[in-house]
Amino acid sequence: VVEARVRSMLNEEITDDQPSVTPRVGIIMGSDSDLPVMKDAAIILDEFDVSTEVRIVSAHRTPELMFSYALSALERGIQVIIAGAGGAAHLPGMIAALTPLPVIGVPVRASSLDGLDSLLSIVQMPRGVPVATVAINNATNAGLLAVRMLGVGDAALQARIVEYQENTRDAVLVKADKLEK
Ligand code: RP5
Repeated sequence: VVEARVRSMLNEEITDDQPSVTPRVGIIMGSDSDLPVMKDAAIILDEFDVSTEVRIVSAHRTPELMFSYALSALERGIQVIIAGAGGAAHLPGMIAALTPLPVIGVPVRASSLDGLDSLLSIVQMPRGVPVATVAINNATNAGLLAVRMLGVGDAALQARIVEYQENTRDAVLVKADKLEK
């Protein structure tokens, strides 16, 4: 159900270039096969009421689209870009090379190398071109990191992050309490 919702978001973005709310976070991925992982970023950002757009942008198969996406993101009002890719995962690094916006990379486990190929392709950026890389397949953390970045200049959003942290802590304490009994 959740995946269907994200897929419909994706289709809306492809067919409608004039979303009613300006997206603050761009969620892009190299292939629609990344969607089962990358949907988690959209879901957590939705929980924080952060507007997003979801797009397929491939560094290798649609290089012109990758350039135009990265070069237009800032002026379109995007504040953070989350980029997921698998295998020879060049998308996050290339996007970071083309925009001054913060880029968060999600290594997608997509090949026979168990995601290590994706992780190393994304994390081993040269000095001067940073990509904040999260764990393999952990698009939720990419979304949460984007919320934290936005929270620096948005007190209301930051307060919700604190609340999220408190809830996370309480959930662990409840489980620990149950174990003790
Ligand atoms: C990468 O190649 C994509 O990000 C995806 O993770 C991987 C495989 O893509 P498909 O062959 O499934 O389209 O560019």
